[in-house]
Amino acid sequence: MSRLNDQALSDLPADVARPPYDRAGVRTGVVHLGIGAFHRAHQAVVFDDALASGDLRWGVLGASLRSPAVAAQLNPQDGLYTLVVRDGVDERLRVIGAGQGVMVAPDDPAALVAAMADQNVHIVTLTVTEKGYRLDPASGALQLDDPEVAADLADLSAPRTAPGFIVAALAARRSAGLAPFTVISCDNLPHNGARIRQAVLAMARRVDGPLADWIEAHGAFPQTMIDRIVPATTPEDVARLAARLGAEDRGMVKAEPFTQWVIENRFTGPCPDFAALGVQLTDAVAPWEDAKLRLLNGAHSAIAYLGALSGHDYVHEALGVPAFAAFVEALWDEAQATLRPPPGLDIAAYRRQLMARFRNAALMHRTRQIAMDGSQKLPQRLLAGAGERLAGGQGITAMALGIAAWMRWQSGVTEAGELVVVDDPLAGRTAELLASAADADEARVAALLSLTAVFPPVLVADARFVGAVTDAYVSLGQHGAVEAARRLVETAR
Ligand code: CS2
Repeated sequence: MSRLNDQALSDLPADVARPPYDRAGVRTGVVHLGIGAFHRAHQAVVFDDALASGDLRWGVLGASLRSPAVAAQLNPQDGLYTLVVRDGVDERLRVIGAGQGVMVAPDDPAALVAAMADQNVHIVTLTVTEKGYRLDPASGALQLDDPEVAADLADLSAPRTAPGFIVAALAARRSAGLAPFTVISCDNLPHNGARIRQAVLAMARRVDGPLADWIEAHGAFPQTMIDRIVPATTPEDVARLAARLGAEDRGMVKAEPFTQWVIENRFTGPCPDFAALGVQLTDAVAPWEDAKLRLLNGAHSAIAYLGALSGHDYVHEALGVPAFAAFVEALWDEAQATLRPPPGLDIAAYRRQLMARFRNAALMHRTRQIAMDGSQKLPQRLLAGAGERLAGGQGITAMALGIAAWMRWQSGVTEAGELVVVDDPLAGRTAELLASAADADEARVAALLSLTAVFPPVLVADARFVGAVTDAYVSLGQHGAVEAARRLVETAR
């Protein structure tokens, strides 16, 4: 079967939406770093909408900072791919045409820097995951001991890290007399704009003081809240789509219908008419961010560990277990009390909607996918809220169960005894800590709490925190995840 590409567009079934604009006239106005499924199902769709509105400045050049996999999927397809939106039995297909090809950064780092320094490029978006910022998750300081950060600091002619590429490209723009581009972080980090700014400035300051001053004065790093559930594509998804399209699309992505993008109104240079494209522009992103990170992502992570430990492969499956569904509500009760809801957000309605989104069985969202990189996710999803509750004299039993479930997952074995790979940049470290701890639950918990990159000292010094997490850890070991959740909810009533 032939691949999806420009030529194949006219032969697609009539119910497949396709780019309504002349692709040949599209310019590249955006460079995206870390082109994974999330970008293709979220930001790229907004830029595609901009193109469809007749503003042809917003084609997206994608870049992979490591793997050549996405380039191999998209480049033979003229950058085209299908967005498959699934809800229950309903499935809508749309071919996205915003993609202007994918560069594999390590193959030719200078070419990517040059592309980012092009005068038509006004926006650099990034989804490089929490660990891609090269900042210590707890303190937020640039990881100077990271070998790739050190390499970038020594020589920026061939960058390796996301901050390194941004610094090198901004330096090139400054030399060429161009304005900086707006850097839009689209990762699930609190104050994501401030974080990437911090990483960029910390690096720039070390290599070129005047450049750092220029970025500080003229750069723009808006905060964002981004939301759409985008499970990893499986070979079955690709096969099923090929049967529908009559062409093979190896770059397809699947997502839920819901999508939301809130961006701080702070840009340097032109941008699409975001407001007309359904993007919310605001001066205060933080309340949106906190609500999303603590309610959606907090519950996602907790349910991922509890579910994966107890053999529930998919989120919707785990939420079919009454004890887990009730646990999520208890967790939300705790988290909700820490939030200042943004204007216009009805938290009760938001919670109902989230539960329905989690139960979307057509998505097949794997708990193990969400379990990945927990050390980078825990601080903003569960620990920050726990710290605020304790400071206000409130309990944290539900949050503690989520944290303890992460700790159990670090052992790399499920309740049924299945060995699993702990996919986390700190997996080696947590394995070491667990191996050297005495064979008692208290000792294991204490060993993991010594990870200062994850657990802030003020929490570790708080006996209420240590007690709640240890109790939850013991309960998980004694009863298993489902029963531990059931007992928790019963006691809370
Ligand atoms: C998930 C997120 O994998 C994860 O950690 O919690 O990717 C989640 O699906 C998105 O943030 C939803 O917007």
